[in-house]
Amino acid sequence: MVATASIPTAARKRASELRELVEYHGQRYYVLDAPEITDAEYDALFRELVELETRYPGVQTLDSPTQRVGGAALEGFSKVRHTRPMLSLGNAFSHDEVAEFVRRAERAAGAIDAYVCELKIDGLAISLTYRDGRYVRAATRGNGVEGEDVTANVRTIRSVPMNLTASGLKLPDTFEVRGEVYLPKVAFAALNARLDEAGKPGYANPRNAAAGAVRQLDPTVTAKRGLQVFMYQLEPPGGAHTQAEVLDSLERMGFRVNPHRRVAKSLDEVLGFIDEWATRRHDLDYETDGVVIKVSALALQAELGTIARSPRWAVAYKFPPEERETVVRDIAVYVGRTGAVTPVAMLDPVFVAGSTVRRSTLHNEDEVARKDVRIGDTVILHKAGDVIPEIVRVVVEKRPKGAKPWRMQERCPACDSQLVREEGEAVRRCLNPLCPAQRREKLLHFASRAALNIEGLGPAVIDQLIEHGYVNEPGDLFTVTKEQVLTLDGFADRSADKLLKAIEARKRVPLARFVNALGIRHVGEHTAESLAQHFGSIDALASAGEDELLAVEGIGDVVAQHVARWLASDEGREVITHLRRAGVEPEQAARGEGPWTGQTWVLTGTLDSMTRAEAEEHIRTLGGNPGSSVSRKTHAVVAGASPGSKMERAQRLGVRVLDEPAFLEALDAAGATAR
Ligand code: 3BD
Repeated sequence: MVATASIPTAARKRASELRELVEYHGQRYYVLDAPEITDAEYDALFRELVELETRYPGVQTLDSPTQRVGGAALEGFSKVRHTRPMLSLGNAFSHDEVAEFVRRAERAAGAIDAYVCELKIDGLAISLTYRDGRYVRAATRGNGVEGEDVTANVRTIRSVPMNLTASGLKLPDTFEVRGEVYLPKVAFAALNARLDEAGKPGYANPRNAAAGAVRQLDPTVTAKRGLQVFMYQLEPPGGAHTQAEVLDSLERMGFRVNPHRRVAKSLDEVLGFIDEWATRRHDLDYETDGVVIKVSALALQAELGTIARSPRWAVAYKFPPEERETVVRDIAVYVGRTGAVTPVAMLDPVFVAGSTVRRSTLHNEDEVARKDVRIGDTVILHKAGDVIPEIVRVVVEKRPKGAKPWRMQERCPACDSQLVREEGEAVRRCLNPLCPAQRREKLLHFASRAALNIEGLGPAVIDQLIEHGYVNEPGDLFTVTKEQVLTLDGFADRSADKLLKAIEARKRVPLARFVNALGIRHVGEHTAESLAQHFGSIDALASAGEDELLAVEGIGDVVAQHVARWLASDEGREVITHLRRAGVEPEQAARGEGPWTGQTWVLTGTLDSMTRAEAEEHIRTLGGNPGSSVSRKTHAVVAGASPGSKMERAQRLGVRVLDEPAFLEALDAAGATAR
């Protein structure tokens, strides 16, 4: 065990005192939002504790507040069976359905004198276990019966008490506290801003972001995400006889409990709480998607019981999705990389479900016709999945006189060529390969992260290169001169050199990247990879006909036809020839000749530091084989954020699971070169 002999008694005593002080003041700050000492004083105590623990590692305990920064990374999460299942909640979507819930409960249990209304936090349910007053385990809800052990990650949440022995309360030997982990709106926005900056996709909503943070294999990552908790259940409930008392007890024990709760004596009071929070909820710094209504008396709860894992004594009222009226000022038409033309409603700015919306895609002309959206119309806007702005319907009564049904242009707004709607397609396309709008989108795609990934070559620079007439098609990017770059806004000697160097560096790229960059319709990262694998060189691919393309694994009629047509077209031939002439030499990733030869590596979840395609590229470069399914023969599984069932399967089969840092280390050790 620990070498206690060498630790002076004074040090051990002071460490224990400091742990208590830091924990107490941390609780004042993180749970009660009522600090008694300044941040500087808190920091001083914390630092003193860190110093003591560094000097005498033996004094450190697992429940020390210093452990909240996150310990060693895990290989995966183990399963935890809940002692009692974590229940589900029935939903109510209207006042009527809430009334129905109350009627049923009272029919079964007689008069009910009190209900507790709690805000329904949009996070994820967790269960915390304490033994002898100390935090010993945290588990996700999972399927209600079995969840995942997230003890190390939840330890990093400052408002989760680690040690309740100083509270002076009489506590059962073992007890469980359940509640909701969530990510405050600001932490969510900050995380997405960081991801965006790194060119990674953000989370669709705070709930997913919270789930991602809780399921990080590396607790130090979790620690930085800013998770919070609200607890609402205690088992056994100690001296409490009602849900209202449970919440009060939890608070006294030092848990964070949502202050916005009410004991309602009647249906009217329940509905009053619901109506009040339908608007007030937007002022909170976290998302709530409804109100949970619970019969307060625990004895009545027991009497009402559960059916099909849902208690008959509780219901979740869900707020209706927020809808706002605004006016369609114009319907603009965007031309994409493949010539597809998309109508977009330009709106009077309107604040809906947490952000200002100025535009909303209408997808295609059929959609516009189906909703009959006209310029000048007042429309109802909402956010699909609380995220993507969408026009729900037109308020026809408010339609201005003389507003005409919207008609899609016959001609491309960028190049005036005839738009064509192909059989079985919902979109019209501009088929002019020289269309400036398409050309711009193609160049943007070419330089983008998933394609050639040319650093510093974003929309602002590309637009200028086009405007000045320096660049027309991808090959031109490689012949841009320093004199030309120096004429662009925001460039000086050093930055111009840097951009040119970044472009030059991408003359040698893996074939799959090159193929993806070409922007052929229906060819994304995955298909590009298959084509690169099959043909091995750009020349072999360039001369392939439809039949040969059909022979490629995973490529069907439609794709084969499109690729063959593009390769044989003037545009395709010229783009490739110009790129070759400019010195671009895509290379087949060396295969079967590296430290990972013969090894199959399977990826699951998303990585923070690279895309899936990039990770696969690294694996191939080292001679490995990126696989798609896990078997006993799989060498290792790399689990990123939100890993899927592949990780579970790997654990079952005893296949090694690596988290992102471990994967990066393995790449490094195998000699992968960062690009
Ligand atoms: C909240 C069940 C009961 C103890 C069962 C009545 C369904 C997620 O703020 N009370 C709350 C909240 C959630 C709850 C209960 N009280 N169950 C509650 C809850 N204030 N969100 N939930 N849950 C938690 C769930 N989660 C995932 C999949 C299916 N169901």
